[in-house]
Amino acid sequence: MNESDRIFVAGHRGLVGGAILRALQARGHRHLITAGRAEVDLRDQAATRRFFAEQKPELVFLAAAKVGGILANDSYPADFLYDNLMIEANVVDAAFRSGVRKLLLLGSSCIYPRLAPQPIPEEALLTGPLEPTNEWYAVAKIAGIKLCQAYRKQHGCNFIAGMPTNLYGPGDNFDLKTSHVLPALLRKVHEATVQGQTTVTLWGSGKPRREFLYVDDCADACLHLMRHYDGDAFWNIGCGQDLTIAELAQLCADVVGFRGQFVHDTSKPDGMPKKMVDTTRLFASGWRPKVALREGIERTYRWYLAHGAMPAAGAAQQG
Ligand code: GFB
Repeated sequence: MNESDRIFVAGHRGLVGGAILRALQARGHRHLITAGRAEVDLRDQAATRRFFAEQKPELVFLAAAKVGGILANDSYPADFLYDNLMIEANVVDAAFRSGVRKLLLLGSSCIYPRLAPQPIPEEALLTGPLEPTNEWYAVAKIAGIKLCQAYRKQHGCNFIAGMPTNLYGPGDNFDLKTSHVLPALLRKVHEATVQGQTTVTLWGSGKPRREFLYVDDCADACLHLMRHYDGDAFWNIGCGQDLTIAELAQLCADVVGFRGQFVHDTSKPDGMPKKMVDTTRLFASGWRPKVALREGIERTYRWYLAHGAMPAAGAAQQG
């Protein structure tokens, strides 16, 4: 990867795509190509082919995807399956046709079986039934991995795939119906604190275990893979530490300063009981995450306060 390469970041307005763009800019890459949905809808094959033929990217980070938390996945199965299949098929094929030198497709740790061994090795793919709340998204992401491998096998394309664990950070979605757990909990404890409430509701039992990677660390890992990895097998991207949702809630409460109690809404799903990826391959290649969970939550909370969090009482008069 050279500073003069023409690099397309697909999905630059999303959490991961935005972080990849920041990382490339910080490292001096000058020819960065981006496009919002109004300019090119990646679900549209003709528009996607035209875009690649005109822009002629040499490298592609495929971070465009329909994403969301456990409830969004469960509520919009058609969107999660159709949108993601179309985006992946159109971008991978257009990259092949236009002669892209290398492509990195971003997947998700939800590709693995619900009861996969922990931490989950890459070899666990397709060894058991998927978690029902996110099987639609998982099937689309598994198809994305297979597209990269198929275009490599049939056409010799250098298309690789990385499977990040649960991500969070600045630019995350804080909408309570569609977000992932970490931004949802930050928002809930923030609003409870501002409004003087003494309880916050957690979905599910609080017992599931999750691993959380700060999004700028994920972007750094993506650049590392783009620079150093050319293989057929996809690699997990994680930090190697997990905690329960109840522990995460307490950590968010500590960061925000919420002193109340958590109550559980067990009508909401738990999802996978445990989800931590095995990062042996990635770590053996010399990469390590830099941002510890508490520090990452503090940074994310500061971003949220600056981007639309409910103001503290009296804050409107202070400016
Ligand atoms: O982050 P999350 O939505 O997704 O939920 P998954 C993780 C856990 O947090 C679940 C619990 O056990 C939720 O029930 N939880 C507690 C909450 N309170 C809340 C809350 O207020 N909001 C949310 N969203 N969760 C997703 C997949 O699974 O992970 C996606 O559905 C994707 O496809 C993503 O793979 C990384 O970790 O369960």
